[in-house]
Amino acid sequence: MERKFLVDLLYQLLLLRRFEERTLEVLMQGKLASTMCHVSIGQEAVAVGVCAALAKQDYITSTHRGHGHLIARGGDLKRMMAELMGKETGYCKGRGGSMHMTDITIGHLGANGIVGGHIGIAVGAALYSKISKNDAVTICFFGDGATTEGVFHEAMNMAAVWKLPVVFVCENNQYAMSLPWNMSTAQPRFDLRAQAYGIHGVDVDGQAVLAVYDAACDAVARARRGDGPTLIGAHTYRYLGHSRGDPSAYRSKQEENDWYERDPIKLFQAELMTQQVLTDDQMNAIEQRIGGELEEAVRFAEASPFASVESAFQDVYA
Ligand SMILES: Cc1ncc(C[n+]2csc(CCOP(=O)(O)OP(=O)(O)O)c2C)c(N)n1
Repeated sequence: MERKFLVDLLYQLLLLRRFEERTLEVLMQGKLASTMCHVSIGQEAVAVGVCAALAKQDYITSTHRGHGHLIARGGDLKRMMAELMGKETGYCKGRGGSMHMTDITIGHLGANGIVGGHIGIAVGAALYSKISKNDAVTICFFGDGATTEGVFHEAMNMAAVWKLPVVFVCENNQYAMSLPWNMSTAQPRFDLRAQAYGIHGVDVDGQAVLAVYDAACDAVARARRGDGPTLIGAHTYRYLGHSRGDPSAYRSKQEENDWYERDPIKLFQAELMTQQVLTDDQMNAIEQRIGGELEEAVRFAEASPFASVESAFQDVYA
C-alpha cells in the first residue's frame, strides 16, 4: 500500500481520538450545549477503515455515537464543535447537538438518537440508488444493541430480498449501555447471522484498521456490482462509559486492560514504525497538525453566536 495512504489512515485515527478527547475537555468546562455526549474512543478503526473504502458518491448513516463516522467521512471540525456548543454555525444551527449531525454534501445522511432508527433510512437510500442507478453504496453503522431491535431484522430482510447496495456495519463494542452483548444475543458470529437473511457476512477485528478496510472494500465492491448487502461484525471496545457519568461498574478492570493492550491507534502506529513507514518526527508532526486543527475548531465555535430566540422554531419542521 502507498505510504501516503497508510499515514493518512493513522492521521484519521488520531484525529477521531483527539477530537473526542477535546470534546470531553470542553464538556468539563461547561461549554457544551448538552451533557449528552457519547464518544467512541477505542472504536476509531471501524469508522476510519470503513470510510476509507468509500467513493465520493457513497452514503453513510450514523448513530448516537457518531462523531467518528462524520469525521472519517470528511466532516468539518469547526461546524461539529460549533454544533456541540449549540452555536448557529453548527451543523444543525445548534438545534441538534451531538446525536443529530448531518452533512448531505459529503453523503452523510445523518446521525440518529433513536437506536436502530437509521437502519431503515439506510435501506431507503440504497433502494433509491438501485432505482436511480446512481452507483452509490450506503454504509449503515450501528451498535450491537441495535441488532436486537425489530427494525434491524426487517431492514436486513428487505435489503436482502431486493439485493440493495447497502453494507451493514455493526460496531460491536461489547455493551449496550450496561448490557453485555452475550446476554442479548445467542449467536455471536455475524457471518452466521447474515446467512439467516441470505446475505454475505463477515466478522472482523475492529481494532485492526487494515482488516476493517479490507472487509469494507470487499463488501462495497460486492454491493456496487449488484451482488447485494453484506453484514460486517466489527468487534471492538468502548474505552469510556456509555455516556458521561457512567463509571462502567458492570465490567472488570482486567477486561478493560486487555482491550487497552489492543488499542487500535497503538497497534497501527507500531505496525507503521516496524515497517519503517513512519518516523517519530512524522508522528510529532501529525499530532501538531491535529492540535492546530482542533484549536481552530474550538476558537471558531467559541466565537460563533447562539441562534436567536426568535429563530427557535425555524428548520425544526418541514
Ligand atoms: C429505540 C431506543 N431505545 C433505547 C434508547 C436508549 N439508548 C440509547 S443508546 C442505547 C444503547 C445502544 O447500544 P448499542 O446499539 O450497542 O450502541 P452503543 O451505545 O454501544 O454504541 C440505548 C438503549 C434509544 N435511544 N432508542
